[in-house]
Amino acid sequence: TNSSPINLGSRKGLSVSARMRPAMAEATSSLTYQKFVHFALEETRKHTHLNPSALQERFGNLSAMDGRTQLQVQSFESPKIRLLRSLSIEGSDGMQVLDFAIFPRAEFDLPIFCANFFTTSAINIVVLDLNPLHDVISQQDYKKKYYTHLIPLGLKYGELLPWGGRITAESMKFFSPIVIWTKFPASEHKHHLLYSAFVDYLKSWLELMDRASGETDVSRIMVNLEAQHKYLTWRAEKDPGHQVLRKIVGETHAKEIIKSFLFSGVDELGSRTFIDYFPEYKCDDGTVNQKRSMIGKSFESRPWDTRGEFIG
Ligand code: BLA
Repeated sequence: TNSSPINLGSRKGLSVSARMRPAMAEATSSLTYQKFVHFALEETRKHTHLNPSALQERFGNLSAMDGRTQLQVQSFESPKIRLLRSLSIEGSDGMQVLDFAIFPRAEFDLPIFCANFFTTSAINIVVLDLNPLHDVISQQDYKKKYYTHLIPLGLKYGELLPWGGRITAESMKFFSPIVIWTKFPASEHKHHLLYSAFVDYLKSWLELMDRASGETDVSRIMVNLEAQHKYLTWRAEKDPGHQVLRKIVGETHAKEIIKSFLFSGVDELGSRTFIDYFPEYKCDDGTVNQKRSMIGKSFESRPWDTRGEFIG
């Protein structure tokens, strides 16, 4: 079926010679992320009823300045999901982007499902994770609740899709022990491997969702709310995709997509500012430092050991 992890050796309809065709860019540009989105919606619908989000009407008809780049958005909500949203981009030059996330409602301390893939004919940049809502290093019970049973899954894909090297150090706080952070040259094999990882990570998240029961303690709901707002604030300000988005739709639309679609809730779920959460970015004149990172890039190799303990 669509949902079973695919056979990594060969695929229906593609002969060995097709896979080995020298025109790699041509061969790989057909490897879009549409199948990922399609699977995600079908699979999620097996677990919950997805209602279209009000954002769909506002962002459903995005168009690129060059008139050729294709943008597609999807957005839904459900009793446990505040927002499931997806932006995929297909450039005329073979660029493919997927930014797919699921944000739980504040009653749930569920992780945030996060799939970010940026692909050109030369390189793939990949983050796939169940981003922890709360700190998995200092809060061992949170880690046990959501990640300990998934460590073997993380190890499996961590080997197949090896650590992508030094990374913005601040990002690490938003990643879990099972994060897949990887970079690789365009490859059909890796594309299918990534699909398989996406399938397994999404299924794992959906199982966590099934089991989750809503918090009724108002103070704990507030803690979840603030954690999600901090996450949104980080990404709305520092996500590496902004530049690319600006080039495709222009500055004004890019800002709107980021604030009101991709990281919708950043203006509504809380009132603290980026500087409140991340004071180290404050310039002398009070503005936000435009650098992505104050610490710089670090973590040359995977900073979690095989038991999921942080060793960075
Ligand atoms: C690169 N994207 C990256 C990198 C990370 C992420 C870690 C490596 C560079 C770095 O160390 O910062 C992704 N960072 C994340 C995610 C979180 C985080 C998911 O902190 C979550 C907390 N990427 C996209 C989209 C585009 C995109 C939608 O998700 C384009 C529209 C582009 N990502 C993109 C590009 C790079 C990149 C072009 C390489 C350029 C760069 O490093 O600035």
